Amino acid sequence: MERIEEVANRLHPRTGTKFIQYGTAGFRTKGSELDHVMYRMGILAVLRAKLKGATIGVMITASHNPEEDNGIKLVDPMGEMLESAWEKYATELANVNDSELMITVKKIASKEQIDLNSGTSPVIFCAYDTRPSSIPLSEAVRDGIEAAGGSLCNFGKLTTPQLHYMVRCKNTDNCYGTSTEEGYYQKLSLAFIKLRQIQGQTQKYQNTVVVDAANGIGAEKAKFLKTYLKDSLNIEIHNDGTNGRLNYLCGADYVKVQQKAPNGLTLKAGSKYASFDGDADRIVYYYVDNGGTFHLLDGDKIASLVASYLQTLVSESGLTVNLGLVQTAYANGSSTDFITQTLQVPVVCVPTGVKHLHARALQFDIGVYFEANGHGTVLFSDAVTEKIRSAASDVNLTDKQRKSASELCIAINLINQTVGDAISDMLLVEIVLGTQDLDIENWDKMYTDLPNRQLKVKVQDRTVIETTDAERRAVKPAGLQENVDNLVSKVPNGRSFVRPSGTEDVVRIYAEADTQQNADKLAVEVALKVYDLAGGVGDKPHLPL
Ligand code: 16G
Ligand code: ZN
Repeated sequence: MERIEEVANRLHPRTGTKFIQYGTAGFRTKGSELDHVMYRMGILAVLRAKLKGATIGVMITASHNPEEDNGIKLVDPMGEMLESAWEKYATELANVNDSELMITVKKIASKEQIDLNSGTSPVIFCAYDTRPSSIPLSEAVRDGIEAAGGSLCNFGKLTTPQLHYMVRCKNTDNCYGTSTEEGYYQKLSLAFIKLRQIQGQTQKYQNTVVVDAANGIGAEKAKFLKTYLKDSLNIEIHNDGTNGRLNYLCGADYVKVQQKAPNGLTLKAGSKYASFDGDADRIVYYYVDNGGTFHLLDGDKIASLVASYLQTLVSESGLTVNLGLVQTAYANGSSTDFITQTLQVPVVCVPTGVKHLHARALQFDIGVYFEANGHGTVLFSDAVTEKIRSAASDVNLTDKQRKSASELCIAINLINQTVGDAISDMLLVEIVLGTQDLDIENWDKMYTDLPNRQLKVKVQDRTVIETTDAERRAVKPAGLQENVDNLVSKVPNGRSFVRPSGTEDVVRIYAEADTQQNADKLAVEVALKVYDLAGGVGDKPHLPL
């Protein structure tokens, strides 16, 4: 501990004065501005590990951001995101002067009653994505961990969800799985192959998926996975980083926002495509029809597919289970109608950001959560997991009931319950499509998305926008919401909301309507109101887009 300031001064000084905040997905900015932040997060991870008496994770990634950016997030003992109360410690520690480092560490320790001299040397799991800045930044994390008396277990390159998985395995004595990369592939592939074996004959379903890996870490990891899956799934990997820049004109975020195919893929009718993001915690699917029109199947469609599968298995097994689904305001209105009315699964809406969805999903026995952008997973409570396990071997149940319960048991092992995982989600989607014998066009027909548009407006200060009701209504600046309501009321099936971004210095606008033209028009009109009432800067929003 006494070395903290000395090492900071010598190797990882805070050179600028720029304020940085631990936001929805940790710290994220230019890689060149993060050295001191990394060092300090190494220290904070040790404090957190001492408090919890557990292994803590540190993931170095900037997800779907450009290659020159980087970022860091801490992973809590069960593989969840860092508890919100600690985000403010992270922000405070990242921004103090070097001379105040030790006093800030002591302040956090005293508030949380952490014994800095306990003599224990907690283990911190660290991994990073493929960015050139990741390795040097991981060395700064290592120095922070060691200066604070912890020891580093460096996994090198992993996807974000793989690191979350490792942390959970470690802290559950490997009950959740083995905390190695091989353990991860073994667990997922075993479950996948078993589910494939019990699936009936298929006619429409095809077991090939073409993957755009965003030139990121998902490419390398999906290649490893392939060797475990044998011929149960044929994964064709493109944008694998050998010939393109990370996230540049490709990846899940690009495809979702642009609503078009990534560079590096030529779409053919009859094939099924998926895009990961740079750290492989998001996935979206898509295809082109015979007429050449592009169709996107985003997080909402994945959530609907997964919920329908789980709902069927639960009801076939005769169990009473509280199954629910969590979305954000970005969920397409058609998906919410389909899930609540057709599937009869309750839906709740929470603010943007994985931690909000995850926390709410924990309140269900089985909680499915997905953001429209393709980040999501399913959580099973311990009690329901136990109930399903015992149903699978309950002689008082019918064969059919037992069979459905054991299928659910295997599905639980296919799902990465720590956080959204593009690889695990892809395997789950492929199992559901196989089980229901669907091709991608038929899956797409579950419901028809309302046309929608997302825009962003640069403003002087995005915090002038304040929202309520899971970000669906703006309470500040005065008059903005009334204007939005008025514009929405003029458009059939209109819906729109505005919110300050948690990751970029902009205000985001979402609009949906009966036609693309109306959705575009509504989005631009709302964006103009934001521009006028919230201090817009630069070009005014305008049509055509
Ligand atoms: C981050 C969040 C994601 C959210 C997005 C919103 C995590 C791991 N990621 O990427 O869930 O959808 O931010 O970005 O929490 P925005 O606030 O800029 O719209
Ligand atoms: Zn990501």
